[in-house]
Amino acid sequence: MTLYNYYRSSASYRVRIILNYKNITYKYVPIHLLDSGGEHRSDEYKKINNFQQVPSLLHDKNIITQSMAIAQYLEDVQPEPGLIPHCHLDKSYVLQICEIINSGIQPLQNLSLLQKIKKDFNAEKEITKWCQFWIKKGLTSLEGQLKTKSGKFALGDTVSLADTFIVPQIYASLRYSVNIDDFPCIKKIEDNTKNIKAFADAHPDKQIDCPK
Ligand SMILES: N[C@@H](CCC(=O)N[C@@H](CS)C(=O)NCC(=O)O)C(=O)O
Repeated sequence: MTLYNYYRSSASYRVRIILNYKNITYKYVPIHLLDSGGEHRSDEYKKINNFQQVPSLLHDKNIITQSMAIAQYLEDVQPEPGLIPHCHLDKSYVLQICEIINSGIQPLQNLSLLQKIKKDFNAEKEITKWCQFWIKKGLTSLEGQLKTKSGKFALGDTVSLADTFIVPQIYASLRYSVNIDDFPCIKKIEDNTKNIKAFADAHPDKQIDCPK
């Protein structure tokens, strides 16, 4: 498998954790989101992902984009160790957490969105406040949900897809100085995943495109 990704992209970070957790070896192809006006906007990369985002996964000449779709694909082709529960209620809880992050938090800090509001709406000075507002709103909702079912991880004491989405969102939140200590269940997940090799190896600082 080949993963087109960027070290600091939280959606890429999710997929790296999933690949590592499932012991899938992959080729890492860095796509720099800032260099040359963004390599994801190049004609060459548009052939891989016409939505011009990372991550994109190439497997057997098939390209899969969108981390949720990639996660589901990887669960299908490599079911063990599983990240999506079989119990329908646990599964909906896990996917609900992923979707709050995937649709409700991360898109509001996405590079192209921030570039657009800075440039066209003169909002340069308001960007940090904007990001902090949406992140805190999202994390508050997540914290409420986690209180119902979390243990060491988002779903009891078993690692699930929810943790692979929460950990990259924590990293992204810290970039905007949101204090994770205000969210004890989320903080606990950060503490309990940081020594799991699949999570540690996927950290942005450990990637080949991370500046020294
Ligand atoms: N829902 C998508 C989100 C992908 C996404 O937003 N990727 C960001 C990096 S985290 C990106 O490529 N941004 C480029 C841009 O906004 O121009 C997924 O889960 O894969």
